[in-house]
Amino acid sequence: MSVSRREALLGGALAVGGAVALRAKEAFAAQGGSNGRAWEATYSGGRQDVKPEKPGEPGKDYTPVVTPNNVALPFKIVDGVKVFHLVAEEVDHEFAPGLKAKCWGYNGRVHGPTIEAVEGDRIRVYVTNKLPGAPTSVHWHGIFLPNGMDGVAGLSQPVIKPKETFKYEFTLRQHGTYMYHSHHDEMVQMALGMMGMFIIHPRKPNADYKVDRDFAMLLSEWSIPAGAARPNPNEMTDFNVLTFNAKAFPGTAPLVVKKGERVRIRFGNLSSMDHHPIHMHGHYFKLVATDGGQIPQSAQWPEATVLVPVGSTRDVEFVADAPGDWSMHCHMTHHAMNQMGHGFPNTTGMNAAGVDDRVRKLVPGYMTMGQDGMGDMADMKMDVPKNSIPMMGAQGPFGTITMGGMFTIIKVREQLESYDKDPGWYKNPPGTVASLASADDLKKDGITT
Ligand SMILES: [Cu+2]
Repeated sequence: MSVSRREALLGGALAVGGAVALRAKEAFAAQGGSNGRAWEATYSGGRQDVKPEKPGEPGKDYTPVVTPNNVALPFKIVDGVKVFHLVAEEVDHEFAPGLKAKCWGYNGRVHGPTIEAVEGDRIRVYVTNKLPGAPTSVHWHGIFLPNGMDGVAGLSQPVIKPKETFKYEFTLRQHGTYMYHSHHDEMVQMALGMMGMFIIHPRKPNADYKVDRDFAMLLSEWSIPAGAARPNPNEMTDFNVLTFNAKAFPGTAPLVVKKGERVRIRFGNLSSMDHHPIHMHGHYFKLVATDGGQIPQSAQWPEATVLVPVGSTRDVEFVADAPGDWSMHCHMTHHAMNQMGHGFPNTTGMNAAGVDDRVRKLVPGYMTMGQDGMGDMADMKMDVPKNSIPMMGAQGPFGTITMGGMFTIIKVREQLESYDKDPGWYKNPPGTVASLASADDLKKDGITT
């Protein structure tokens, strides 16, 4: 049988095309990932389920992560499989002292506890639905798994009806920072808190991976009108409670580390509508991983603010070499603020003296506020509506800290009693705190005021 000229040409073209594709894949593999695995193995979820390995043990195969203000989800091992149990339910959650709301979460917590495992682990997660009347499902965000385990209600599985328990089972074939969240009635269920972190440690960590302290921080946002008992899931733009691990400052627990330690912070963002640029003081960090995996060292970059987009995770690492109390917060100013800072009339620069006298005739005790900015408001000890928190304010060692919301403190200490105990405020060495300039200082440096 003769081969036509067209077929011969086509065959040649395919062969050339195939070779080019192969070379591109090899090139990608050569530069791909710090572990240099093949492109498909490292970046594709398309492989079939893999053979499980022995369940990884905390302390031996990995150093457990710390989830400030939350805990790890316990597990047991049954015939070589790690078995977890999530219970979806309504939870009375406190965001900060003075502000509670009825939320939806898992296992009595908002957000759900952190799931932690090791690459190669076979896991089985039971999900019991104890929500008041609502069906649900759980999606394992960023994790390679068989399609039917992906948790998208209607698309990859039926909903989990109230009182039902579903079973998810798959083998973990990647490592990194991932998340889990409801994937039914998403807008409502996620706005009410149904989410958590999912950390997978590498089976064979490379030298780059080891850190002394490993933290997980899930970013989210809420609309809770002052005095309301439930977050409003219909809000699109005006979120007034911004949280790290579902806590607003001063409800956020500090991140306690020893000087010189190598620290990793894993950020996940499952806010409804906002990305969060998280800024850390006193240090810079390196962006070392995304939800697509570890970034090769040559491609990591240093920065002092990491943008964590919605639906993404970002891992940063730094050496805590500067003792002190360093703030870490979302740099969107309205995101480092609590409820009462929103929807407030702008009175900056206004002369309210006459207005106050007249309004007081109608509203006794009335006082216009904010003419000189709002920094003093935290000091006024004003009454706030029942079940609400002032827009900002916690007492620091030098006065009021005018921040709230997505704000926390990294406490770096030379001596530490325990990681679990707040070491109190940092004691600055004498002569290293900004202070009132003396007349002599001004004279010496020729400053006129
Ligand atoms: Cu933000």
